[in-house]
Amino acid sequence: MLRQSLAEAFPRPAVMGVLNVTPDSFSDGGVYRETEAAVARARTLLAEGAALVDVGGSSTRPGAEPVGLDEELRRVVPVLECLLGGERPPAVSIDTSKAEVARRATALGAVMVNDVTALRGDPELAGVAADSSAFLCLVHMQGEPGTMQANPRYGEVVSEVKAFLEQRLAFAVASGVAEQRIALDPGIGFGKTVQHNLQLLARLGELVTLGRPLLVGVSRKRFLGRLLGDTEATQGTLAASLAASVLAYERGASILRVHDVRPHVEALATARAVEENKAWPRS
Ligand code: HH2
Repeated sequence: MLRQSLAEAFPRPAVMGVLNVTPDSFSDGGVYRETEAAVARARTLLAEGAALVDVGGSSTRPGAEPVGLDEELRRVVPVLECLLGGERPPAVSIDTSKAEVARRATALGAVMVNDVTALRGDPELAGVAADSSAFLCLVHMQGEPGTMQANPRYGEVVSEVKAFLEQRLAFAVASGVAEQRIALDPGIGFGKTVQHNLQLLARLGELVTLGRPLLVGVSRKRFLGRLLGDTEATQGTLAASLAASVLAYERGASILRVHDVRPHVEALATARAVEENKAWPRS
């Protein structure tokens, strides 16, 4: 897989299943039980059609507290060892901004480093990504998770996000990461109002011209609940997530990061079937 380009490894539309190994997801039991539950969840996501599973041990939700290196390693390493230790390991991405976590994960066989800081956090992460030959996802974020939703401001959000991604792509390539291994992500919900998120989704096609596969995560994000008039609705946004993911795909997204894999796989398969018939000659 690692010799392939990202586009070859994950033909669009690919679904990335979310596996959060964080205390709010797996609060009961000891480390072993948490690991067992996390691995079982990952296997379910893969069985439902996820092309890869994104394992994260540090929440990046708005207002989230940073997690120390030891704690993040304690959360994710046993899960990765268990998932990737078998004969036919699945495609696993590590959602981290810490070089040491990425180093350990890629050494265990993770095929992607998903960095919401786009290599602006840990100065050693670019080198780890370059040495590992894993894929790399660069995400746009204004501010830090703790405060990013306080007062997001842009002159013009789409062109600013595009310029940022172009600049981070150039930085990653200059740091030794092969361009064909890089995905770009507009960072829905990362320092953005409802309107900013909607504008980015509506005009996602403008980011396709950057020439890299786009990864988009709208699933269960708070703006969907706000849009539906319920600021607390985070579990009740499946239909909204499906609509937003399908529209993102239709505008050029390659990988959709989702919590509810099966319905997204089905919705995206339908959208792809429609897309494939777009150019069919009329008789
Ligand atoms: N969103 C979250 C986390 N990681 N990575 C990428 N590339 N794109 C995203 O949109 C993205 C991401 C936040 O969502 P969630 O997994 O629901 O929350 P948490 O950060 O608590 O894991």
